[in-house]
Amino acid sequence: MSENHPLRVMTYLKSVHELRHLPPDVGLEVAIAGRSNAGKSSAINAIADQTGLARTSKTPGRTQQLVYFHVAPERHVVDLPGYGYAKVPPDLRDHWQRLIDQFFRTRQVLRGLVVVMDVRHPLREFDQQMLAYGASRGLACHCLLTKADKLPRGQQSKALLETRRALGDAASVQLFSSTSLLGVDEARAVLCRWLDLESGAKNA
Ligand SMILES: Nc1nc2c(ncn2[C@@H]2O[C@H](COP(=O)(O)OP(=O)(O)OP(=O)(O)O)[C@@H](O)[C@H]2O)c(=O)[nH]1
Ligand SMILES: [Mg+2]
Repeated sequence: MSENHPLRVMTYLKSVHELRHLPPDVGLEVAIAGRSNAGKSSAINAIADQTGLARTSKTPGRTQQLVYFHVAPERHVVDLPGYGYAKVPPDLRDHWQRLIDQFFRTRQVLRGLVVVMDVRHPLREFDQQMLAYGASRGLACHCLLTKADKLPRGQQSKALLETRRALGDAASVQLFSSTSLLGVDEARAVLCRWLDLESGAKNA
């Protein structure tokens, strides 16, 4: 595990409900998307090596805004609202749908998209939709198959192979666990590359 990587200094910047409140559209930005409760906020904490940076919860639908984290000047990571959470009232869901849709269409600094998926249920409809957004913008896409600690080794490998096969060239994919820290260095290297930061990791 690399001790000194630029993502350790990540700090909370702001939570955004309306696109007009986004930080200026300059620099480089990476978005983290995924179904509600998939483990996006936990993944951000693991990657940043900070336990309380992004708020995590057992209650799905916790992250309801675009939560911005500052990594370096004009370098941001953004935690997108979890999608696919059935209990969100329809008008709020429509609001987020429009917000995310517009975000993907207009945000120029967006460099890459990380799609966080539970290793036990990868590539659900909403995940495919996110990847389609990414593809429509020509973004680099990387999938984290998280909660890998919940599966035995053999099943982890099987899920990885199957997802990799299904994705083809559309996205890269890796196993991840915020609990065991499996794959954290690999994910950091991807973020550092997209944000144009020295990763400090050996094989980055
Ligand atoms: N075992 C295990 N549990 C995890 C892992 N990642 C997240 N969790 C748990 O899954 C639940 C949801 O995690 P969050 O990180 O809050 O998920 P999220 O995708 O940010 O959820 P929303 O903000 O609601 O969309 C929490 O109870 C976490 O502790 C993991 O790698 N392994
Ligand atoms: Mg969250």
